[in-house]
Amino acid sequence: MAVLEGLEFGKSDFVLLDEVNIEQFMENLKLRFEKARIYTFIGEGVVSVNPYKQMDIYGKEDINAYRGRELYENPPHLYAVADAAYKAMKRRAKDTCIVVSGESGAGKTEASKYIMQYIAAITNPSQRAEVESVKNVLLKSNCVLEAFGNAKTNRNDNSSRFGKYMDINFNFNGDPTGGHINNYLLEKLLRGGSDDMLKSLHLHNDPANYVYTRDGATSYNDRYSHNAVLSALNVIGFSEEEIHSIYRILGTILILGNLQFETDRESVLVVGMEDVSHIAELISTEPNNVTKSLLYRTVATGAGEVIEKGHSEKEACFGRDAFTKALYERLFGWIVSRINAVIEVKDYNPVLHGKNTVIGVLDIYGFEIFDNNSFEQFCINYCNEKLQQLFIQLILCQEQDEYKREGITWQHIDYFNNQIIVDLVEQPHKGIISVLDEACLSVGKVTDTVCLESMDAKLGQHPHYTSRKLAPSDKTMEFHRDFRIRHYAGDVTYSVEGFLDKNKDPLFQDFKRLMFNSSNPVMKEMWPDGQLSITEVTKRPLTAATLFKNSIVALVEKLSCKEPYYVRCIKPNDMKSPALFDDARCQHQVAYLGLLENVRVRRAGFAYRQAYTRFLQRYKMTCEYTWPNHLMGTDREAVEAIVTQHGFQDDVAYGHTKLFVRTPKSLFTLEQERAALIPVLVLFLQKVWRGAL
Ligand code: AOV
Ligand code: MG
Repeated sequence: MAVLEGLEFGKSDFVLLDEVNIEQFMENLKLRFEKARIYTFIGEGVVSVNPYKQMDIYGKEDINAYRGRELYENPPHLYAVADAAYKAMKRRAKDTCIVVSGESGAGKTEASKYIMQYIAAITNPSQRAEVESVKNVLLKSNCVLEAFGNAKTNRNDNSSRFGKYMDINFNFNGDPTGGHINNYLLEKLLRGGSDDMLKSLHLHNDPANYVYTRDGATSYNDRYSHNAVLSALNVIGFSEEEIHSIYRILGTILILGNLQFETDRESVLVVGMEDVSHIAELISTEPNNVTKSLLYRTVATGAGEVIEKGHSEKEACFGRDAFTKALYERLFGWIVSRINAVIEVKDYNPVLHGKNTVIGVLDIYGFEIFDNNSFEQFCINYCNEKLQQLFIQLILCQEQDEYKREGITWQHIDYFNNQIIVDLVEQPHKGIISVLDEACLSVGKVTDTVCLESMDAKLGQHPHYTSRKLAPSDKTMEFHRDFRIRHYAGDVTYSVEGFLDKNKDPLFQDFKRLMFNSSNPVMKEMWPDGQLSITEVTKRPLTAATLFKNSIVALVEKLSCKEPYYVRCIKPNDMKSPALFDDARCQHQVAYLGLLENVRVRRAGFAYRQAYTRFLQRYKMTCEYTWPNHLMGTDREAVEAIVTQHGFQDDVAYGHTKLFVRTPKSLFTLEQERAALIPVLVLFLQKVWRGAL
């Protein structure tokens, strides 16, 4: 309903489609993309198509155009959504959140950055120093997190390998006072391809040359120069010692990546002892300790005895890889926690300072459907089911709340509720995660195939679950390997191969102890669980799936008390081309982002609502009783006059302060009439100015 655009750019809100179907949706999306309109509203949310070129729409004037305006007064933009979230927070003291989703390379991280920049730009007009410094740290933290958490992949040159949720806290003035960051599933990278990561670290390969402090030879991510990262680390407040420790860990990871083992008769040895002493130096311990952790593991026997067991060459390689990944994961987690310590809101006194409110920004991978889907896709897609569930609950709640506030009767229209799929995955004792965990924790050899069999046995009746055994004629699945979930966004076939290994905590306790015993206090701090002896280590450690589930449940809890705004990102093609709209690829994404469902939920009640005063301002020219000024008692009565004159009184409801319109058609009539009148009016006004009238 954005007013400044003509219909030749398509409909600026998908809610206004004549019919909600995929054909109309795609037609509109494509038309807008081709006309360089990369944003389109769905109600208070926005769909974004990655333009793959610099757009001239993020300047200072653009920011000013959106600042404090109503959603439909400007063309669709991230700024409109950011401003809506900010206004809701400031005017109604509501915590809000902006959920940015989409597949790899769709533009989530860029969108989150524009949102943050917008918020930074519109706050603290009086430039108070302490607020400026908070803003600075919040913006700088992005650079550091991207430097360590992003890597070049074949889908995105600057791919975030972690999901990120950032809370920004505001005081009663609406100025930022601090924040908090949560990261999710960085191990996606670490499990997926540590080669990629190591390449992106750009540490010198020659250990004599790794030089973590001397000459600034390191830049982990092409995008960020070493100096930019260093300066960001400094601004955030990392100490010299901490920065050195970061480089030492990066150096360790690099050397570990090249470390080889050999078997000499019965015993396994490390090839190249100088690497071991290098690692020892870097992590501040004795070479002997390093060798021992690499070649042996401590196990508790059933009788409570503790013995040392030598690795096979294969086990040693497995241990080394797990250690490398864990080092990086802990480092990243620790960096996040250090940033959090700096941006944490301190000394906030609600009595003195008023209510502290929050805007959360979530940048997390959307649905993934590959040719071969494994454990990672399973986790990510589960996360998206949870977010969809939250979307349904929140949007419906939000609508209901508004109707209640406005004194309007709630009318319900059907949509698909995906709770049943969420249950399929996470239900205790019955869900897929629980079956997986049981298989991982049971003694004796349980293979992926055996695990699939128990899933079939437990979930065979579930309407959203199937496998080749349950549907033998379906040749798109393999026996003993595949299962399929009917997600809200579409069917995904997962290969169970590797599920069990990926779900187990692969890191031997010996490595944790090695790090905890480091005489470098920063490293010690990263590995508090290394102080546990082998007999104290819990018998049933939490699995990767359960840890992920817990983090997502906590995330949903955080989001669920906030008013949500959505940014749905679409990648137009796989060539990073600004000119190509690949219909099939886009349609696929529209489907798995659940955009049609979103439009349906949005239209479940009234497609459009507007405060009487604003409505009047906009349309008063279309009615003889209201132009140029109405003489009725209230604005509401004047609006009634407009509605009645245009004959759509059955299509609206009158709230306390707003008019609610059910179908978009009515509004179109008004818009068209208005558009037709404007030239006449302009002519009229010009004449007035020229004194001709
Ligand atoms: P992602 O966050 O969604 O992927 P990015 O935000 O990193 O994707 O975007 C990928 C690339 O697309 C960027 O590096 C830009 O080159 C381009 N791009 C995205 N949005 C815009 C925009 N608004 N204007 C101009 N160029 C843009 V991943 O992190 O891989 O899921 O894990
Ligand atoms: Mg990203």
